[in-house]
Amino acid sequence: MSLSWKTSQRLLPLDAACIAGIINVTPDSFSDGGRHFAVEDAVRAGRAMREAGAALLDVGGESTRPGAALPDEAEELRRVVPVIERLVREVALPVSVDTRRAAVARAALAAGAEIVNDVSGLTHDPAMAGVIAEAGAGCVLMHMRGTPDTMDAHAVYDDVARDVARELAGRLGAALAAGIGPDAIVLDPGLGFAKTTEQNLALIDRLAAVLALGHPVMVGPSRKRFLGAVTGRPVHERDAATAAACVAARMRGAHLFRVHDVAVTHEALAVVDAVLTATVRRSTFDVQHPAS
Ligand code: PMM
Repeated sequence: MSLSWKTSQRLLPLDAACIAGIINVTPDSFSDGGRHFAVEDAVRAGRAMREAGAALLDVGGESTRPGAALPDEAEELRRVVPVIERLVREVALPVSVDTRRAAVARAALAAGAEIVNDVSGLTHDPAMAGVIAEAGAGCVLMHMRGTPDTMDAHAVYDDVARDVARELAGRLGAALAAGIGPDAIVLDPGLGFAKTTEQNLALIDRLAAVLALGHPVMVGPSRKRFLGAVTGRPVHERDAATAAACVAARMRGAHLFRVHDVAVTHEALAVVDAVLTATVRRSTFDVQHPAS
């Protein structure tokens, strides 16, 4: 059966691994250091990501690195709206907006975005769920505890996979109750948000707990601190580690991968999908040609 994600503008196929290229339009984002701050740079990055195999572009104007403060709303709007307008016009890929604010989501959707990626799982702004429901937009519900400036103090779980799935189930219930369509919702365990290194690794390994909620799953391990802890690499040398984390998550059933370096992860996931497809082909062959 073929799987897809309903956005306000299309059904996005999810049978093959789907990569969301990250376009952070912030002067202080931890991993690209403000390189995409200019609109021209963002458009150039979007085109390159499309060439490299991205199926989606995720545009954010707020740094959510641990300890980061929220920019004011006018500043966030000023960062993301012109970039989204240009990407929609000039790069033929669906665009999501990474924001916790309903007013930013509304303006981004009006500018042509079709998905809202809310790292607060609709808890930051009470108007957010209504904006998404009304637009019929796709919605990423990510797990987090606290806020980016307090989350590190909340990384205490009985059983991280079970607890994250239970808390995401609560956010899912709220989204459905607000009128967001079930086929528009993607869940994300929120790697790096209120989780220790061991908890992030356990969540990838035990993604089945989140998949059991019955929605496609996105993961965003890209260049995060837990990959630095495993490899000893600084932030700009974590793209191989990111690809490896995406491979592990794909083997455990994840559908969407939010990454900075699209090319390396796309190549790695193409191999995983080729292996998984070969497994399907072989089992079909085995059924048609049983060993005598
Ligand atoms: N991580 C960051 C920001 N937005 N959105 C989703 N859905 N999942 C994530 O893991 C996620 C996110 C933080 O990373 P960045 O500052 O490099 O964008």
